[in-house]
Amino acid sequence: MAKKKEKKRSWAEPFKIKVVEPIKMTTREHREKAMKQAGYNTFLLKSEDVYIDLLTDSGTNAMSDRQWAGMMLGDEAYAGSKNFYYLESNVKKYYGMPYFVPMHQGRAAEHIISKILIKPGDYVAGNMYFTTTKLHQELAGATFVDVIIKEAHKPSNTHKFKGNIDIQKLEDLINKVGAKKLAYISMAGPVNMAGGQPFSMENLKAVRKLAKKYGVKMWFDATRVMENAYFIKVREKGYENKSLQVILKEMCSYFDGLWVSAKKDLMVNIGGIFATRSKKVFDAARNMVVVYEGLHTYGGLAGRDMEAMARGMEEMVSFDNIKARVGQVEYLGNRLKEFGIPFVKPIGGHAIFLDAKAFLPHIPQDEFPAQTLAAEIYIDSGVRTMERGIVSAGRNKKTGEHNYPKLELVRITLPRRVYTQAHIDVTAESVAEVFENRKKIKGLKMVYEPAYLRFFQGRFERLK
Ligand code: P70
Repeated sequence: MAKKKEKKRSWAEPFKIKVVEPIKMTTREHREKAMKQAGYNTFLLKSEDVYIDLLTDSGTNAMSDRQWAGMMLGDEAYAGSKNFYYLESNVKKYYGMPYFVPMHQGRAAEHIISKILIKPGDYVAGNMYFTTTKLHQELAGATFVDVIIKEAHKPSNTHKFKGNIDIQKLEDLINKVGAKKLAYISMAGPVNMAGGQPFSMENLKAVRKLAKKYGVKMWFDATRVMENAYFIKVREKGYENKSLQVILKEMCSYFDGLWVSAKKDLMVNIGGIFATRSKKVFDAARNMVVVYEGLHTYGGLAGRDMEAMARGMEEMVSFDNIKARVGQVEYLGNRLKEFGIPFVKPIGGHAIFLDAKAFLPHIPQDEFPAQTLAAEIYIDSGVRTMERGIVSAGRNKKTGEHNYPKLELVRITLPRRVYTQAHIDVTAESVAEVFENRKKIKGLKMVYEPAYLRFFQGRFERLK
């Protein structure tokens, strides 16, 4: 008997829209002016001048009705807010960490953990760097060493787990500097700067084994961990029948502690998590938080923020939710593929990363191809994206020269539950339009460079 042909059925987001925020399209002339005034830096644009804002998925997500309802239940007591205790119990439940300190956002936790664990002259090994993470590690006196697998640096390489650590590279580093000098292994999943690429559970277990052998601590940047958990479920053998909640708990079980920018997975506008299984580190962090953030039961947050975080955590483990999120990123990637546009493969969890070196091969890296491309996309359509290349990579601490990263990317980031498929179509068509006219595009020169995290406030002018 002939096999029945399977019908392909579409799927849709597991939510509907209840509140809307108007956005407006501007003229090209207006955007040309706005971009020039913003020094060709999309971080310096006024949000009012943006049509579709794909700068980041950080703090820009749509909260659910349940989260908004929770905002009215904020217990704004200075000490011992009930929202804190609810959040603390959820941190235990979902991340499996017994000790928790709230922080206002991710980099606050990065600052505090770096100060606690790093002594000047130490090293930190990581699976590629993240801008704020690395800066705090360096400010505490460490040298950061990238031990990600080499495939991660190649945009067209389709390795399923490009966020993996190269175990040999890590062991070589331990042997070279000595285990005592390695403050900790800093592992992020998925890896933002590599294109939202996940690590596998198998790799994580191998890193744990090595860390145990040498007595090295492991800390986890779990900012977008749900996307990594999703990729483990759909790509790694043995995990297909496990729930995301179980995968998340297993991932966290291999670490000594973690931090989270809650502005991503937890779908809130502000918030951060610092959590650990070490009582000693917890005591130190709980004491430092009162110096830098606020009392240890609010850490720079309002009670209502902590309530929204606790509720967001319950929503983030939903398979349908994360499938819709990653599915939307995939949809954008597939549209761009139709136009032949070069971007990082495989398609990552939170964003599409355009390969600016391949997009604008006539612009040398020190004329900032990714910065240029982000500006051109904005001018074309009012779609705001972000540079993730030489500007983000900063300068070499010793020589003062630019760091020249292999990846010169523009990130088109999708906030959670915010935009529709039509917004994604408009975005893809705008990138295609810029691609068609790419040969006419000229690079930029930097005219103002701040000391730290220069990509946020740096200013540029167009080269003639
Ligand atoms: C983004 C945001 C924040 C972030 C992150 C990872 C993997 C820590 C943090 C810090 C915001 C951002 C930050 C620096 C440069 C550009 C944009 N990422 N770890 O858009 O958390 O922002 O809460 O302090 O992605 O990727 P926080």
